[in-house]
Amino acid sequence: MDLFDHQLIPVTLSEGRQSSIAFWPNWLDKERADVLLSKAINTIDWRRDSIKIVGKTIPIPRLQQWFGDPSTSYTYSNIRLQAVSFPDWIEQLREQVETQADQRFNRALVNYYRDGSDSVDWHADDEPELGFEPVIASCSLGAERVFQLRHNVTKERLAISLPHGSLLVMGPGIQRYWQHRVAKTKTIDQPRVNFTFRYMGR
Ligand SMILES: O=C(O)CCC(=O)C(=O)O
Ligand SMILES: [Mn+2]
Repeated sequence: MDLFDHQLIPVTLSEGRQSSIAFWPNWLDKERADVLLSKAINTIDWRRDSIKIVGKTIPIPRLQQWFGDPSTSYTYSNIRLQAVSFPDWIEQLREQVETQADQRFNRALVNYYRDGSDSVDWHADDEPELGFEPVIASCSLGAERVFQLRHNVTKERLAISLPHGSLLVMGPGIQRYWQHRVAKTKTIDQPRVNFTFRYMGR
């Protein structure tokens, strides 16, 4: 891991206010990233959750799991995720991300995109439990997918391709002013796993 091999991408929040995305394209070496990817796919007890939209139950287009203090839970889009405690290998990754980002993280939402037909739609990580202007760290493994951002007001767009073993840290305010997504793509038939680390007060 090279602590200095990163890019700082400027992100405009509002007139006169900037934030940034810190991005390490080659954060983990290939061997470590390969091990983490196969551990994630093969050992995480993946949830297949559904959301209800106007009375219809629709499976979300990805598998997921929520790690943290098991006496807590997290609710988004009416899905209640009871936390599962961190296995040692995710705990190790969590500590490494904390050191790199210089931020505390005590939760991880882990997403498994089986192929290009899995996705996550436009949203912000702005649940009240995450506190005011949370910093979110995201480590990507497997197939390279495009992470898109869109400003809520100006509709300005950013797109960052996330390679195997990369780390992306969204700075303060980005969740308030921007949304992000990983869109479906017909050109990818390989799996991707993404760890998003967050901090919650309780
Ligand atoms: O897969 C990604 O890179 C993004 C996932 C995401 O936005 C989320 O879990 O909140
Ligand atoms: Mn998100």
